[in-house]
Amino acid sequence: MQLIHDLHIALEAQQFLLYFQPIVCLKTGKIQKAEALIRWNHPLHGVVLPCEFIPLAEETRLITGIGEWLFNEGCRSLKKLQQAFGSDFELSINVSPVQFLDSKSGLLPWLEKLTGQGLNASSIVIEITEGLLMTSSEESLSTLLHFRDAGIQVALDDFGTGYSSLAYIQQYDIDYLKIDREFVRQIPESTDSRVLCESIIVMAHRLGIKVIAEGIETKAQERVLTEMGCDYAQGYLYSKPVTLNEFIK
Ligand code: G
Ligand code: G
Ligand code: NA
Repeated sequence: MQLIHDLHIALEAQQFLLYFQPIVCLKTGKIQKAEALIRWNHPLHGVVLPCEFIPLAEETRLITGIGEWLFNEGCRSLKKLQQAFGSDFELSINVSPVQFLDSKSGLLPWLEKLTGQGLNASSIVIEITEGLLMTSSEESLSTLLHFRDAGIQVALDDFGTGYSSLAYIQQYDIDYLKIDREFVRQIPESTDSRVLCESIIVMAHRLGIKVIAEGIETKAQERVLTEMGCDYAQGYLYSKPVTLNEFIK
């Protein structure tokens, strides 16, 4: 397939870009974190979104090299973000379950690089999905624990759409739960969505986990989630994903 062929040369041809979406603290209204989101600037098709090429990168294991690029670029960007927003600024990086399968050549070297970069491990948050915790091999889970031991934080992405096993959340000592935007979308109209969000927030807080609501688009959603005690929010209400320069401006 042509796209797979193109993907093989994309790294070397420097066609990947990182975009950043702010994550806002609902108590202070301040931007305290960002999520790094990869884009592929394809020479013919223009900007290709991750939902189109990440699955291909996973199948071909090109995700390992892309992940390495992402981490280096993320660290470089995080230093600039901390200069602009303060040294407690955190960057979230998405990590696919496939990267955990190849961790010796992929993820584990990240930990050494981090200390070389002069960055605090705790200012990096890796976003994983429930699938990793449910189906994974011993190797994947031991890599996750290595990350935790090094001080890197862990966020569970798209919470509520998968199996959402509470046992796993406790077992792996997650720092953040991200409520999937599907639940946020129907707030404030849907009682069911409100009950779900509120229950997730209460449960997470009892377990010592902070909550990030995804896909906040309206002031009404922000108000309802703030009243529920939600800690952080991300969504078009604040900003769509933008380049590093736009973000800092
Ligand atoms: O950025 P949107 O821009 O379309 O991102 C869609 C999804 O793609 C996100 O929910 C995220 O899970 C995934 N994604 C974005 N960037 C990355 C990345 O750098 N690595 C991996 N593995 N997934 C990513
Ligand atoms: O699930 P993940 O965090 O990895 O999702 C990031 C994706 O969500 C990106 O594709 C981003 O463009 C999209 N996104 C971010 N904020 C909003 C929003 O407020 N509304 C909608 N519909 N999509 C959003
Ligand atoms: Na994510």
